[in-house]
Amino acid sequence: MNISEIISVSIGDIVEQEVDAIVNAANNSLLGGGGVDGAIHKAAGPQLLEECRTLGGCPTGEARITKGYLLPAKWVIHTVGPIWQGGHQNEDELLVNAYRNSLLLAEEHDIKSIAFPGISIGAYGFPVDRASKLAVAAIIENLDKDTSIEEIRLICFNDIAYHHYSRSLETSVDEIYKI
Ligand code: AR6
Repeated sequence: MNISEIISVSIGDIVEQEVDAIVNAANNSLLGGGGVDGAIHKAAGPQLLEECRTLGGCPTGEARITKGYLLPAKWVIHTVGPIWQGGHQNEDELLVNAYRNSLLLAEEHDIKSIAFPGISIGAYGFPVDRASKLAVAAIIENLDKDTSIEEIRLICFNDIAYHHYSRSLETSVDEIYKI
């Protein structure tokens, strides 16, 4: 398994991604919000909210799956990242869990390609440098040899996020392959 062939970082809009599943940075209610959550609900159409209403919310760090409705993606994996409170409220572990549980759900549904936004780095205020390192570490740790997942896109909405996620990915790959 070649990590740099599986994971990529790019600037873009997650709702436009032609992948099996996109990940939503949702809140505990799973009933929509602003940011990437608002964009996904808008693009998927009202049936997404209808299905979300049946789920009964989602604790921070866990994930739930719905159909993608009008999106190019077949599935939406809704996860809830932590709200940054200064770093002593288990924020790191909860962020890692959000990526880990999203990937577990993807495996269970035989998803081959998946796109993540920068979970928690918007309204939830997680420092992007720290979040990018945790995101890349969590993804690499959870890619085992038998994974069904062939492609993981980290979709950044601006240059600053792109800078951090791409640097974190390069650093991790360099460390693994001792370049
Ligand atoms: N495609 C890709 N990335 C996007 C898009 C998009 N269409 N739109 C925004 N981003 P945020 P959070 C980026 O706030 O911090 C919601 O109200 C954005 O620039 O969406 O986990 C939920 O309901 C930022 O870099 O998610 C929750 O209440 C990143 O996505 C709360 O916000 C995440 O920003 C969750 O906050």
